[in-house]
Amino acid sequence: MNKVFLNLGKQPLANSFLSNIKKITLKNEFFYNLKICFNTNNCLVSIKKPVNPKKQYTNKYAHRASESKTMREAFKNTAHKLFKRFKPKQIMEIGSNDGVFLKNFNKNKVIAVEPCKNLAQLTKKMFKTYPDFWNLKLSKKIISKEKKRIDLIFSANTISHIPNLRDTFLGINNILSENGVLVIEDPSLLKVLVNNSYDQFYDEHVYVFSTLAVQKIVQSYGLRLFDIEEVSTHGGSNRYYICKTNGKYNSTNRLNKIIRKEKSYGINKLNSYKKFAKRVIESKRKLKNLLILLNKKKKSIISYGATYKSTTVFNFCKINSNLIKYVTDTTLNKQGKYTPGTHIKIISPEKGMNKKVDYAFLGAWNFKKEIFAKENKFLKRGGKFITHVPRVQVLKR
Ligand code: JHZ
Repeated sequence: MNKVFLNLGKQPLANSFLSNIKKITLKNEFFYNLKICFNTNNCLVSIKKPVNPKKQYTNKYAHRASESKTMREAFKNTAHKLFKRFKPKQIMEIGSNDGVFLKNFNKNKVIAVEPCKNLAQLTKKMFKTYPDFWNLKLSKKIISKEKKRIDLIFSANTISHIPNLRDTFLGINNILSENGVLVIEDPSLLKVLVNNSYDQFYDEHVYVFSTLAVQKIVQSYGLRLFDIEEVSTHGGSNRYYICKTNGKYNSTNRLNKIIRKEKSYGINKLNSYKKFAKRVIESKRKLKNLLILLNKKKKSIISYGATYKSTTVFNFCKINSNLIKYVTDTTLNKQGKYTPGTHIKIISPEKGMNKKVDYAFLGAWNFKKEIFAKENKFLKRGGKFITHVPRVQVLKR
């Protein structure tokens, strides 16, 4: 049974950066209700009413996974590690974005699946790309065209985006070779609860998975979770290793350890989510108060990284250009646009990180290390970052 535990209010699509705010009024911008619920049967945490994926994954999709050095390196290391461990002959990625993972393999061995046409266009130049949504039907089409099964399916930050898990996993089971492996990487629910990072909830994150939920779900579709790794990407993610029910892989000790850890935190109890919701409301109050106070002191405050996560924060906390002057972001197709729902201008860091800035809210808090290294000059001259993860605070050097 699904129980709502958190209401993050009316939200725009996290990816709907606006080119012209004069043409768009709040009346005709698309908003939906972001309510988060917990399923007491299978422990799945999900958005109560997900948005139609056709509205989200269009040819204007903004996120480029290659934008950060941290992610380029993480995908490269993962690719090498998986190749060494499983020695796959055929590799497929579901949600290949700009090809940041697949480009680390021999291009004749890889197949990309990417529904955003602008991104699929990019990877088509590098390797075979299916510009489609992943589902059972597509798995059949690929089998009949390629005349082969897949030994390694990889999918980072994508399975959690697909509302229909049944169709997703049936399609995966269909195309996976007998001893093939599915590796999926998504933000860890335990980390979200511990770090109070409620901004991991936005329209695209239909689910935030726990290990317990993944274990339960995949077994309904002829698959078995046999291993897991906790990884640091995106503020703490899990990398799940899944095979067919009768696949050759034994369950690892680290899998059992993480499931014990989740249970001892209470990830299977509704009460843990109710407590989390209270902390989220407190975080909103503190962040808003801090920004109001600093503005009263005539401090110049900007935001660093036009992330999807910060769409949730700004809209939930009602933070607009009265509190934050502008947002900086390295992604070319976000620059010159405005943040969804709150209409704060996005500019390049070269322009934005100037001497007048006193405080920068870390929209991309998950890249804190990389950003601190890059913005050494700002920190040296007394500039400060603000974060809300794991609690609202001002970070010094
Ligand atoms: P980043 C996206 O979420 C969307 P977002 C998606 N749904 C998902 O699941 C996660 O990624 C994985 C910029 N930046 O990766 C680049 C700088 O400006 O945290 C990006 O626009 N300067 C697929 O948007 C943004 O910040 C920098 O130095 O929450 C980071 O976005 C760095 C490091 C980044 O994901």
